[in-house]
Amino acid sequence: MTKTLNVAMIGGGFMGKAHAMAYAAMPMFFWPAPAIPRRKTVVDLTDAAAETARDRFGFDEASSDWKATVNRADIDIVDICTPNNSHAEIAIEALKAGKHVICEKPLARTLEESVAMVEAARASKSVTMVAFNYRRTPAVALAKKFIEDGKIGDVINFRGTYLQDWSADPNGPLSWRFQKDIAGSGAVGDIGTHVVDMAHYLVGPIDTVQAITSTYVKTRPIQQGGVDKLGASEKSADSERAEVDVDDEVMSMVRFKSGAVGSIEATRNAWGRNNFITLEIHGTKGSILFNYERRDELQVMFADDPGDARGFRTIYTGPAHPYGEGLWPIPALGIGYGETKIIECFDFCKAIVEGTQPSPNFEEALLTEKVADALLRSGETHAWEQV
Ligand code: SOE
Repeated sequence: MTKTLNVAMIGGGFMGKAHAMAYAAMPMFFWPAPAIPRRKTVVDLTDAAAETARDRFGFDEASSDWKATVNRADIDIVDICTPNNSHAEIAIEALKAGKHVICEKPLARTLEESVAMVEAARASKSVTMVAFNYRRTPAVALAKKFIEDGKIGDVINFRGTYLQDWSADPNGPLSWRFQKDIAGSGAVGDIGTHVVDMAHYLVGPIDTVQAITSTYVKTRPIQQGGVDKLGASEKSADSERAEVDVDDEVMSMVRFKSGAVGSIEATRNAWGRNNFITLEIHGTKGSILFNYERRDELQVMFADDPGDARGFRTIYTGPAHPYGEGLWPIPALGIGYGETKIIECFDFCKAIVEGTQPSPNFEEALLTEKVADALLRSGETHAWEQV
């Protein structure tokens, strides 16, 4: 019989929605499923919020006491979908209680917190994972396969960007994402780390960085409601304002341990860009392009193609590609954000059942946090910084 894994999800917001959907849908896509994740209990800040999350996301139970919940004997997985300032405390408690832990990105606010989480993971027998979902887009996994198969030779250059515009309006509210004591950093930790994660996945470890960090909107209206609407709600030019103490943008040059070079940019202030993640990778024998706004597609150019057929071609991911056996029966039916979360859930449950560590686990995600820390340091020193 397929194993059941009881999930305690902490946090019933945007990420809670994505993870709850993935728990329900994963066995519908990947069958036989490695395990059936059971939505056992959901935790939110108040009993009322937790009850709403239970009704909405299909959990059996609800609670506002995360500590008691993660220590329950019948819980197998603790899923952390809270803002960054509680990741370390919850993860460490859950690991001490012997639970498997999946944590939303970034791993934590600071390098110190991240190291403490990794030490707790090392001291446990638990499986850990950090929810960097974009590497699980089938087209990105296909890029990885082509690189591993040597299709573009040795990688010499990686260009990665993540551009959004939800914080471009100066009258968007001062949500937790603009407060260093809650978020740790701004664009660097929130979205830059996604690009760093994909750079590590596709090319290997980053060694040194040089960055410019900028904060364009220095004050924002104090947020009235508790809900994080990513700047879309409560816009107000008249409300009392408070300081933004995180970065809006990072532009950087990077060097990989392999000798490859690259650039990484991330901003939430690029009007007209929504979730514009682009990767361009050049190798000694070809190139690969990916644009998340066309995420069914991977563009590839292989230098050894016949001269009269040379150029980029577009591959639509489908059953022949990574994770294709579980997804949709023909290419181009549409891969979305949801599918990346379902795949993430599949890989996490599979690792638990097989007793392996998925990627990126806490240990691997620490390297991403080290790069984020080096980017922030370089933003201050204007010098090349070692990771
Ligand atoms: C806001 O920038 C955000 O919600 C990020 O926090 C997520 O990681 C990204 O997937 C979508 O945008």
